[in-house]
Amino acid sequence: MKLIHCADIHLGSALTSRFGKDKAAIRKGELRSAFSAMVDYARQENIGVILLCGDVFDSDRPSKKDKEFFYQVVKNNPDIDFLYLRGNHDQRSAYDMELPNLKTFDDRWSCYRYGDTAIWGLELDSTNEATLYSAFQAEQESKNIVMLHGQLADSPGQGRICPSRLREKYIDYLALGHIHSYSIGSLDSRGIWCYPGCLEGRGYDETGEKGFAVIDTDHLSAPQFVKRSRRVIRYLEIDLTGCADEYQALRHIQQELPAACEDLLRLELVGETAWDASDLPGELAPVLDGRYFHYSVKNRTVRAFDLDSYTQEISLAGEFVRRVQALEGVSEEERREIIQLGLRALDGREVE
Ligand SMILES: [Mn+2]
Repeated sequence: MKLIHCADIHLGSALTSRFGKDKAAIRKGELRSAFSAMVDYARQENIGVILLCGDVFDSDRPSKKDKEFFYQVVKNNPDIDFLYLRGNHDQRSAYDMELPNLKTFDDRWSCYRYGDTAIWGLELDSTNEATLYSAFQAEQESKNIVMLHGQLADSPGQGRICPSRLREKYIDYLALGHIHSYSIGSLDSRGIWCYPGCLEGRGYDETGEKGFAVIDTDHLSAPQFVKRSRRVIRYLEIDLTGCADEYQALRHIQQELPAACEDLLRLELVGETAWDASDLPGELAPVLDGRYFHYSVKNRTVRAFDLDSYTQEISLAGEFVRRVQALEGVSEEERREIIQLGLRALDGREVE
């Protein structure tokens, strides 16, 4: 039997702060269509069970549009079971309609069985985070899939899942949600854990290919990552060290840029320049505008500097450099980093 494992769809994410109103509306629609496209995939591949491992909605009070859309998809696909375990974003009131193929969970372990496969799930909260491990009892003979939403971590805490305490419990596949990138690892000699990631990247911290996992109960240790996002948020770092002036830098950047496409681009400019690179993002606008669905430029270049000239300078920068030079217990590398950050700040530029 094959199943789809997905999570973190975040239907109804505002997205306006990042993309502006018009493009945010497009992306919101694309979040919905990513969900229905995944269900189309399930139908085409005769997959009868979809695991939704939390954060299907971005908030406890999803908009009517998103909620209705979700229910319409579930209702119109009666041959697919949707096992919906809520995450930290959709904890309360995410669903209020009962449908025969919408299977839900609560704060205690529940189990849905399909032949020899048992699918377990529990929604984490402060009352069960300490006891959930000892309360979990699966049968050795079953194929055991466990759904949880949270962060894998060795130490306990809110929203955390301790993998070491789930070992030797006959778990074959730990279906997780919460981390927005596909990742996979071993749980013990029998089982693995997997985060499928989100269906679409929503912001510039969600770069790379997105999609969902397809698992086959005959090979639970080998899920398949199906990349299906409408758009990819690409990350590109360009080092401008060695570009003698702004003109050379602009040419270098243009050579490195991906061809025009419908994706999103996060461009980070790095390296040391002997010239003032603070105008670069503005200079790039004519090149980048309209080339991608959306883009963001982060200028992390640093100005090459000659320490000796600063130490002689009678200015705030000079005084700052002299003080850092006088610091004790700081390595040469750290000293240089402190000075660069300080000079950036004095220059009125962005400091991370
Ligand atoms: Mn989450």
